[in-house]
Amino acid sequence: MATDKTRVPPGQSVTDKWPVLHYASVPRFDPARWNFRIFGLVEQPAPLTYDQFMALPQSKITCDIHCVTAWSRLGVTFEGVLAKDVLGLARVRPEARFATVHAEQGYAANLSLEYLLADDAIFAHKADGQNLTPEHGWPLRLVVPRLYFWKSAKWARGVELIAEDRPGFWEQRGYHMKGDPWKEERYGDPW
Ligand SMILES: Nc1nc2c(c(=O)[nH]1)N[C@H]1C(S)=C(S)[C@@H](COP(=O)(O)O)O[C@H]1N2
Ligand SMILES: [Mo]
Repeated sequence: MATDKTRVPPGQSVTDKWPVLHYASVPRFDPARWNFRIFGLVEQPAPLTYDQFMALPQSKITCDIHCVTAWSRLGVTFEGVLAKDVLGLARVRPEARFATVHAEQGYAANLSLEYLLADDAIFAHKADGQNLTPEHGWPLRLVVPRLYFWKSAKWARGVELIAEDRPGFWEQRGYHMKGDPWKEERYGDPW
């Protein structure tokens, strides 16, 4: 099938593979200890157990993923809980404008709430009908299709709602605070 070029952001090449990219090692998953925290600027901080998280209403989205290292993979279907449904449980306060998504081993990514509350941002446990592999973020990863893939934290463990944007793991190391692939927001201003 020919690639629809209008789906590929500038400077990206399409691959049929799904590369594995991350800092540090693949964390071990212990369902008895795992929890998911929604905290910061919320009316009601909501810590969820694994069973509680998995019992939330399930959704599916199909999207393209764009890594800042220039590969794109088109048409992946993710299944899980929409981020807006997760955040709805804690009732986000009006002052919150950004979020830091926290993951295992200190990884974090910041993004504007506009992207996290959109209809296409999902905390996923399945990709293309199969459970995510540990390398791709099992038991739970964020997928934010409209931002470069480093914002899509694997092994996600919580969301912190904040008023002012604060750099996450890669953003502290020079990646862009926003990361829109259509604008090629790959790297931020030099410090
Ligand atoms: N927890 C965590 N999530 C992460 C990363 C990481 O280092 N740790 N790397 C990010 C980067 S840079 C990319 S490109 C994607 C890669 O996801 P994949 O390995 O499923 O392709 O995960 C993102 N999420
Ligand atoms: Mo990346």
